[in-house]
Parts: sequence; C-alpha cells; structure tokens
Amino acid sequence: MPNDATLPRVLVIIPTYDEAESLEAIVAAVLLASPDADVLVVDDASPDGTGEIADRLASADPRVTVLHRTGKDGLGRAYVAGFRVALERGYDLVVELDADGSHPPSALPALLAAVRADPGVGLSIGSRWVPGGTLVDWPMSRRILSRAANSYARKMLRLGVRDVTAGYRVYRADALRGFALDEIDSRGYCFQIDMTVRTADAGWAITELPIEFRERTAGRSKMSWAIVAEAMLRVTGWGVARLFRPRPTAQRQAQSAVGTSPAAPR
Ligand SMILES: Nc1nc2c(ncn2[C@@H]2O[C@H](COP(=O)(O)OP(=O)(O)OP(=O)(O)O)[C@@H](O)[C@H]2O)c(=O)[nH]1
Ligand SMILES: [Mg+2]
Repeated sequence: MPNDATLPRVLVIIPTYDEAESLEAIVAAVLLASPDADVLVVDDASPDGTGEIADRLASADPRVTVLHRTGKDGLGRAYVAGFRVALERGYDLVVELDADGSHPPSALPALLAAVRADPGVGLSIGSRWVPGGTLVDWPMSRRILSRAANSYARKMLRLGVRDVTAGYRVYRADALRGFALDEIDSRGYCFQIDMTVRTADAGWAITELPIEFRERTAGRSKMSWAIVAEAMLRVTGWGVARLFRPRPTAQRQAQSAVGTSPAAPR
C-alpha cells in the first residue's frame, strides 16, 4: 500500500504453476524494487507446493495475497482472474510479471513511470525487441520462435508494437476496466497478443521499454506446441477479420490518472 495518498496503487500479478524454486526470490525482488506495490500470486493448484509457499509469503507480509484456483487453466485465464481482483480492490496500475525470473524487477519503476507520466498511455511493455533489449541465455530456437511470432502478429494485425508476445507489462486499470474480461479466452501467450490488440483498438497509446530478458534458471517451461498453435490460428483469424472491418477510431478523451476510460473494446 502506498504511504503517500497521491501515489497510484500498484498490484503486481504473478501467475504460477510449479514455480516452487523461484517464487520466494521473485516476490522479494519485486517488493525491493517497488516497495509501495502489492503482489497477488495466482496459483493454479501447483502440484509442487507453490501455493503453500505463496500462502507463507502472504502471512509474513501484508503486501502479498494469493488467489488459489482449482487446476491448471492457462496463463490467460489466470491473468483475467487476477485483473478482476485488481479492479475490485481499486488498484490504479496492474502489472504482469512471470515467476521464473525472466523479467527483471529492477525495470519495474521505469515501466510504472511510463504509464503514470502520460494519461493517454494504457500499457507499457518490457520489451525484448526494441533497441537496448537484451536476451541472456535464451536458446536460439526460442529467439527464432519469438521473432517469427512477433513479425507474423505485427503484420497480420497491423500493430506497431515490437514485442507483442511479451509477458512483462503494466496496464492502467482504466484500460482494463474498458475491456469485456469475460470475452477474453486466449490461454497461452496468445493472451498477450489479444490484450495488445484490445488496448490499441480502444485508443490507448502503448510504450515499450527495453529489458534484459533472462532464460529461467529453475523449474520447467510451460511453453508447448499447443500454445504456439493457438497463437498462430487466432492471429490468422483476427488478421483476416480485420481486413473486412474498418479500424475503430480512437475514442480517447482527456483523462486523469484515475479518470474514465474510453469504452471501445473490440
Ligand atoms: N496460474 C497459472 N500460471 C501459469 C500457467 N502456465 C504458466 N504459468 C505461469 O506463467 C508464467 C510464464 O510461464 P512460462 O512457463 O515461463 O512460459 P513462458 O515465459 O511463455 O515460456 P518460457 O520462455 O519457456 O519460460 C510463469 O510464472 C508460469 O508459472 C497456468 O496455467 N496457470
Ligand atoms: Mg518464462
């Protein structure tokens, strides 16, 4: 909770599935980098006991809370559940951050500042693919996949964003409030593409800041061919649909940091 009533309230959502080895360190690093933020761990009944670790962290620090879900249901659904909690609790800025150590918490203040500084910005992205972005220990196969997915999505969806699949993000709560969260059913990293399109179509500006992205050092990746296929099929479908639909006009109005959002979701 902020000490100063003028500071926006920030919730960092960390989705977890079998991240017992890394969760404690990442929560500590987030709270060190951004002491005024709160953390919500969204755990899908991880068999390795991540949920119990999250409960222990929550009982030791009032800034940490946990949302337990009944089983593995995909990253997208975990985030949508977390967004609902963030909006119910009245946070102003909502952060997405992986539990595996790939997203440096040290970049969080700059990502938060990018949204705070401009009321027209609905989303800031910690980007691997803007100048200054770096990759540490990421296998060539993953680099190629990320590059290919990004350029395909950018072309099909006519987006200016360089890292449209990035999972390190800060949303203005007002932007989230404008979306029909019930309709968002993308499960894997396609969820990030889906959210980027919704944010852009609603007329919000999107900024990207370079980050140092690190390969996870513990635990197991949840990336699968099913997740890649979901993204390919959906991006193709959205891209074709957009060919036959005029681009929505931006309906952004003058807004304060806690003002009303443009109600123009896709
Ligand atoms: N709650 C929940 N969290 C998930 C689920 N799938 C993945 N996660 C979490 O989402 C974050 C990203 O998952 P990763 O496995 O790192 O996937 P990724 O970052 O796209 O792929 P890698 O680059 O291989 O790590 C991690 O914190 C995971 O624990 C899920 O079904 N439910
Ligand atoms: Mg990861």
